[in-house]
Amino acid sequence: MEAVNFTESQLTQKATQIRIDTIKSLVSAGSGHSAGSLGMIDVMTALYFGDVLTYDVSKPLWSERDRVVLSNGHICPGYYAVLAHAGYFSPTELGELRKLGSKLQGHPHRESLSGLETSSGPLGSGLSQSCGMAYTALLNKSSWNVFCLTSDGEHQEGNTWEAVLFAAKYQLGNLIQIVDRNNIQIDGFTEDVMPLDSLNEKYQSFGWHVQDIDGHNFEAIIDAVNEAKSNYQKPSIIIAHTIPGKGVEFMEELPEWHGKSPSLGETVEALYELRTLAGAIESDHD
Ligand SMILES: Cc1ncc(C[n+]2csc(CCOP(=O)(O)OP(=O)(O)O)c2C)c(N)n1
Ligand SMILES: [Mg+2]
Repeated sequence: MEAVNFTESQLTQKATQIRIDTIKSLVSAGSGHSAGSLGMIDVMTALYFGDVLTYDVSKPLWSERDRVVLSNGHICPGYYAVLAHAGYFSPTELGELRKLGSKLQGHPHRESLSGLETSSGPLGSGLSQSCGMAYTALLNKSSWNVFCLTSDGEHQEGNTWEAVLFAAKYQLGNLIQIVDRNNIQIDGFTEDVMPLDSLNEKYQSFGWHVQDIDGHNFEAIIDAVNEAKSNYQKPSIIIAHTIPGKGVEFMEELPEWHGKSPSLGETVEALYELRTLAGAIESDHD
């Protein structure tokens, strides 16, 4: 496809519009996962609009596309909004989130929506699925990459670590995992529920190429992906330190927003904050 290469300020503006649409879809659904969705929107915006991902919305099954696996499927409200802005469907359809029969299921359903590579929701399986895809690409000498988005909560599950071993053994240099290191999960803070300590040290000892980044800094995200792409010998992990609920102050850093949608009053407050930011970015361009 023609390269989508936004400037940093355009990426910020795009991510803000995507956050606005995510909030609107969550309130219309009346349920859903707000914190992780908002937290990973900068990473996902950088992937789709920062000229790092190879994709063509007019050919969603194009054999040379990069594969994106959303392992932590519950953050799909944010991902759906990114896919809509990328052109897979119209943003006006985002109001169908979680409606009966909708293609925007509460957890992603691959056969309902083009742009999705896998169905997800049961946590801890996406990295294994991504290993299978990446290994297939290596065997076929294909040049596409697999981008696997995971969460820190998923690193408390054994299946994730089986995949970590597999990827190192088979030198899956075409596998790029981006983990949402937001320090929260369904029942509280990760370090209280089941400490993960340093994912960086763990992954290094498992033979992966590891980078820690600020998951809200577009330059850092894009540089990290490009570095991961140029590393052919090892699987890569980018540990994206994010703020759950990013962009909506009353949601930020609070585990209680893991699986909750905003009320009408909270939506007004959230949209005011995001639209103020969008307006400020707009006037920067004038
Ligand atoms: C195998 C499995 N066990 C439990 C759940 C229920 N569950 C949904 S989200 C979640 C929390 C996972 O932590 P994380 O992905 O870090 O959450 P976030 O950062 O998005 O709040 C849990 C336990 C699930 N979806 N799948
Ligand atoms: Mg988390």
